[in-house]
Amino acid sequence: MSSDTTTRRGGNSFDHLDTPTLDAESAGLLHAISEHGGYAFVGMAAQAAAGDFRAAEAAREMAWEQLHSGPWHSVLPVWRNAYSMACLRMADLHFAGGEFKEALRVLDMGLIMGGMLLRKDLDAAVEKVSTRARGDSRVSGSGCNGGSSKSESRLVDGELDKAEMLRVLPQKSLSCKIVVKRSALSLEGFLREYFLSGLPVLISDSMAHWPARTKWNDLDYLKTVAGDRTVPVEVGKNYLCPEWKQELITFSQFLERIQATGSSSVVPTTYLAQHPLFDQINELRNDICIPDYCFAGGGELRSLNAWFGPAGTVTPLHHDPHHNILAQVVGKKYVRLYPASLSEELYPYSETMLCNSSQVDLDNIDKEVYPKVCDLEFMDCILEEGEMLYIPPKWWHYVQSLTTSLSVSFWWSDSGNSTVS
Ligand SMILES: O=C(O)CCC(=O)C(=O)O
Repeated sequence: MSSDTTTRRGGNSFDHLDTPTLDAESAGLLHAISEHGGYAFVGMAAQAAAGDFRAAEAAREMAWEQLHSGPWHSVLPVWRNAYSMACLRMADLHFAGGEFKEALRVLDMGLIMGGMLLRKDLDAAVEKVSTRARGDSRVSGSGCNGGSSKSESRLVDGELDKAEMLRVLPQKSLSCKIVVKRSALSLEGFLREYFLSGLPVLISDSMAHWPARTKWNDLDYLKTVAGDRTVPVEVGKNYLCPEWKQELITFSQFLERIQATGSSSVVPTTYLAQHPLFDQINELRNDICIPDYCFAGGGELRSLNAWFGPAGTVTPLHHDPHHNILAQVVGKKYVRLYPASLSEELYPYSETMLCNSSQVDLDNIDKEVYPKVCDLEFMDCILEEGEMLYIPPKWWHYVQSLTTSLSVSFWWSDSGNSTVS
């Protein structure tokens, strides 16, 4: 907020964000917060509701502290909702002051870190602020795409050199069994031949109709729909390395890092990995379609995640409890798969948090320490743009992007396994 005086709430709805859920739930939420000892928060929230920006900031900081007071799973939902409330108050005041980027930043923080209670208000507020921000930049003549009327900026272009590709992949890559590729596989064929027998399959020609297939390779489009949005990214080689960390940056900054990674080896790898981006950015959600295969087994769709990053990102060998369709929208990835029956030979970590990850670094196998892994049979493939890979539950997978890559994973449970989350 640029002014250091307070801004009083009032005026017409053009200057303010509509928050019908907050208006209806605020009293109950504040009561619950005071029952959890949050008297100071309640005091600040009252001042924030009257238009005091500093109080809104202070309330948000108090809730932020509560979000970081222990492991994430033990944070009480009431504090996550308190955090969303404070974000909405701050965003409203930024919006009234014409500070649209700042408003979007706090709204995204509310979406990423806040609870579910005020989700609809946050979504509606994002829409209102984005629409106004885009209107403004059109008036100022720059346009959301920086003024260029014709998009020439493709995210991924050109072909890969096979020898170069094999040089960066783990040893023995593409020399064993290649995952079977099927074109436009029917749902019935998928069920009978792969889902029920628990076997991976590559499926081509079944996502040509996704708007994302044409739109996401266009930097201008991505900047226009998501440039000012804040997203969590992972920085460093991968999540098993000690120097690995998480950051919150804007999508535009993320795209700049992707572009810089190719031209400089000093830029650390930045990966927008396993993030429910499509719950956050509606325009991107509208660009993808849920594959029919995800309805196999009659279970529930568990999560849709984005995996966006430059060439060279590595997701180390691990397994997940769900069925997974990994859909490749832009660029290509190498994927290696080991069946669940080989778990013992893949040396899982013993700590609970990491017990679905292997201690073996496939990019640099220590044969003395992990002798059993070297002779294991695996399946692998290049997941090409426009293809989907079905990874059955518990299959170990290692993934390396070979170009800048945008993929989407769809995880679902079957009806007998609907309690797994
Ligand atoms: O694409 C990646 O880097 C990893 C994907 C993955 O592990 C998954 O979809 O479960």
